[in-house]
Amino acid sequence: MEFVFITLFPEMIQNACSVSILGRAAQEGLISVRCVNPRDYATDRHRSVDDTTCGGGAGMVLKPQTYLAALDRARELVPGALVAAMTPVGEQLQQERVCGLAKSGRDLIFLCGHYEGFDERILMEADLRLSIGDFVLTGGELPALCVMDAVARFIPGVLGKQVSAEEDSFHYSLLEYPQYTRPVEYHGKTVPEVLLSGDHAKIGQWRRKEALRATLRHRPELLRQMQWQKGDGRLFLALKEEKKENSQAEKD
Ligand code: 4GS
Repeated sequence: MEFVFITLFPEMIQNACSVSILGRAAQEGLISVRCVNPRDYATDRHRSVDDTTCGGGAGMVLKPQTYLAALDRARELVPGALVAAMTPVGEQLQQERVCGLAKSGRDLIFLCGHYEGFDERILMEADLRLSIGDFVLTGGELPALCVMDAVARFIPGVLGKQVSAEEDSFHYSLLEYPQYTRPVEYHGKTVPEVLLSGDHAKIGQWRRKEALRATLRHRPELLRQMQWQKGDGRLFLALKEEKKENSQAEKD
């Protein structure tokens, strides 16, 4: 799958994609990452990419000419790619969308602003507007990298075992159960005994119960879309009992 970033700071992208899993994926040709810099398409003496905002007021706006010339170039590089503009005004990214983007098999072009907003006519050229959350960053590069990273995990061969991409948190709308490795005791805190028992049925039940507990505690709204499994009802009842016992113990 090919990714093209339209960015004034290509180093940010190239650095992030040169290490770890993405670095290896790029080296093995599983993904290709390229950048087009709108600055290269500026025609004035100062090579400016922004201008004052129409209607007055502080702040600058990214000019349409340079970004859209860069977009034309990007479309030449990856014909048929989906164009995603990174903006806090966009749809908030969820794993379902990530999965959809990966399954579509289409290459991706990311429009990344920096410091300031896009002229609306740049946004009109995008197929979708994506946000990674309700907060304001200095640029769209980090959000675009987040999208690419999340999508790339689904490309066969990028992760060690292909099952892992779909097994993670959110795929089934539950948070992950707690994990432990050795040592069995660390500064007085111990690994739950069941995990050392070798009883795989019991371990499976414990993990499911702890995933439900974590989700109930930290992200209860996710439970509305969870996929129920046999035995979940009993686990919920057990969690409820434990909660009752704990609050009773507090009162005592
Ligand atoms: C986000 C975000 C963002 C907004 C870019 C201000 C520079 C900045 N983009 N998800 N101008 N959150 N963009 O904060 O996508």
